[in-house]
Amino acid sequence: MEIDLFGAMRQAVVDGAPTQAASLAQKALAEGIGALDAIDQGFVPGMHAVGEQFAARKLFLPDMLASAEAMKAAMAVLEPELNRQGASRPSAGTVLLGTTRGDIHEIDKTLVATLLTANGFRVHDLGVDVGCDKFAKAAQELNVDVVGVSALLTTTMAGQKNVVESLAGLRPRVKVIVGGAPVTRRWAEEIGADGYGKDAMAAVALVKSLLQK
Ligand code: B12
Repeated sequence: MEIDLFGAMRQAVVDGAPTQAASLAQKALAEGIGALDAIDQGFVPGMHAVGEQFAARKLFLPDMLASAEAMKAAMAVLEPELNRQGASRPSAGTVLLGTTRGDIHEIDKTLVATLLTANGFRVHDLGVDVGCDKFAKAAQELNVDVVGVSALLTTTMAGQKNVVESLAGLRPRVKVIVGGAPVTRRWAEEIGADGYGKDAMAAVALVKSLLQK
C-alpha cells in the first residue's frame, strides 16, 4: 500500500500535477506515513526522475517548472508537520541559507531549511539568486553559527567559493557548508568550506557535528 502511494507521489511530480501531489501528501499524513518518508521516498525521487529525463531531452523546461510546482504543493502540506516537530525542541543553533547568485533553484534548499527547522535549528532563508555580499552582511547581523550555500548548476558553483571568501572575517567561528546536485566533497575542500552534505538529512548531521566541535 505504502509502496503504491510512494509510486503515485513520484508520478504526480513527473506529471507536474500539483493538486494530485497535495492530495497524496494529505493522504500520506492521514494514513500515518511520516512527512519525511513521503518527501524522501515519494516526491524527491520524482524530481530526480524529471532531472534525468530533462538531461535525456525527453522533458523540457516547462515540464521541469510544472514538476517544481507539484513538489511545492506537496511541501506546502508536509512542511507544517515537520515545523511542528522542530517547534517543540530547544534551539540547537542558527543557520543562514541561500542559493548562489544566478541560480533560481529553490526546492532543494527549502528542503534543507525544513529539515533543519524540524531538528530544532533556527533558520534564516535568504532565498535564491543571492550575492556573496548579502550572505556576509546577513551572517554578521543575524549572528549565525552556520552558513549553508546551495548551487544546482555547474555554472553557479563558483558563487559558493565567493561566499566562502566573503565570510573570511567571521571564520572560524562561523562555519560554511555547501551542497547541491553538482557539488562534491572534493569541491567543498577545494574552496575551503567546512563541509558538504549530499542531501537534507546529511545537512542536519553535518551542522550538528560542526556545532558540537
Ligand atoms: C526543478 C528544476 C528546475 C526548476 C526549478 C524550480 C524551482 N522553483 O526550484 C526550473 C525549471 C526553474 C529550472 C531551471 C533551470 N535548470 Co533545473 N532542474 C530542476 C530539477 C529537475 C530538480 C531540482 C530540484 O528541485 N531537485 C530536488 C532536490 C531535492 O534535489 P537534490 O539536489 O537531491 O537536493 C538535495 C541536495 O542537493 C542537498 N542540498 C542542496 N542544497 C544544499 C545546500 C547545503 C548547504 C547542503 C548541505 C545540502 C544541499 O540537499 C537537498 C535536499 O535533500 C534538477 C534535476 C536534479 N536532479 O536536481 C534540474 C537541474 C538542476 N537543472 C538544470 C538546468 C540545466 C537548468 C537550466 C539552466 C535550464 C535552462 N536551459 O534554462 C535552468 C537554470 C535556471 C537558473 N538560472 O537557475 C540541470 C543542471 C545541470 C548542471 N550541472 O549545471 C539539472 C541537474 C537538470 C539536468 N539533469 O540537466 N530547473
